[in-house]
Amino acid sequence: MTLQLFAHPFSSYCRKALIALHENATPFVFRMLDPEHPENDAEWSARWPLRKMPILVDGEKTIVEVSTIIEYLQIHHPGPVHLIPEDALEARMLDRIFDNYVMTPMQQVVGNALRPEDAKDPYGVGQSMQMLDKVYAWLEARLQGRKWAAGDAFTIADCAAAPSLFYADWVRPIPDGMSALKSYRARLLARPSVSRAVEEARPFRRFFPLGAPDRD
Ligand SMILES: N[C@@H](CCC(=O)N[C@@H](CS)C(=O)NCC(=O)O)C(=O)O
Repeated sequence: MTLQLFAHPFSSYCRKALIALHENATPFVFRMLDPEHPENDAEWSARWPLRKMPILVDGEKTIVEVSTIIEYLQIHHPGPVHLIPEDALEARMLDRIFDNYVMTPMQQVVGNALRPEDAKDPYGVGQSMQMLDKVYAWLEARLQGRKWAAGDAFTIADCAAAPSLFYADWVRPIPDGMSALKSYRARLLARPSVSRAVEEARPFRRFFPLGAPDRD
């Protein structure tokens, strides 16, 4: 049974899953979640009432939460790239850090831009910006001398880092002085699985609510 990913290419968590699939050239059917495909929307809602994307469907099984999707792929549809390395603690820890402290504040700032004028949350945006500043500084120190987040091998942590840092840098540019973090982001963008996912999403850039910068 062919795997199915219910997703939208411009979504940051969907990109994390796409990078994992592209890394191992795993065959799958892309089930687009947009107004032109109401049948996909209906199946997504039935399978995951929380309506968070993406979800992976493998026959009768529905797998939600991208980190778990990546674990599932490695167990049930493995390829040459082991995104969960044998000694996976550091990769798993960094995966959590990118999701919780880069992706979440970045999404809060983007989400605020989509709120009605009378429901904006400037205090929350300020807190998210502070979180991004703190995590950038931590990552800058952590990434010294490293090729990928958890060492020499590309792992689940890099799948999380690529979309979170991609959009976070649009929302809160990484300071020029943070050369390790800036060059790590550039290295991620040059990785074929990542650049493929970025290109797949390029047609949707005009929908970025804060105005997509003319780069990347
Ligand atoms: N923790 C979830 C997060 C998924 C998530 O928040 N996806 C976003 C798109 S990037 C979404 O579905 N947003 C729609 C909404 O919150 O209504 C995961 O790792 O899969």
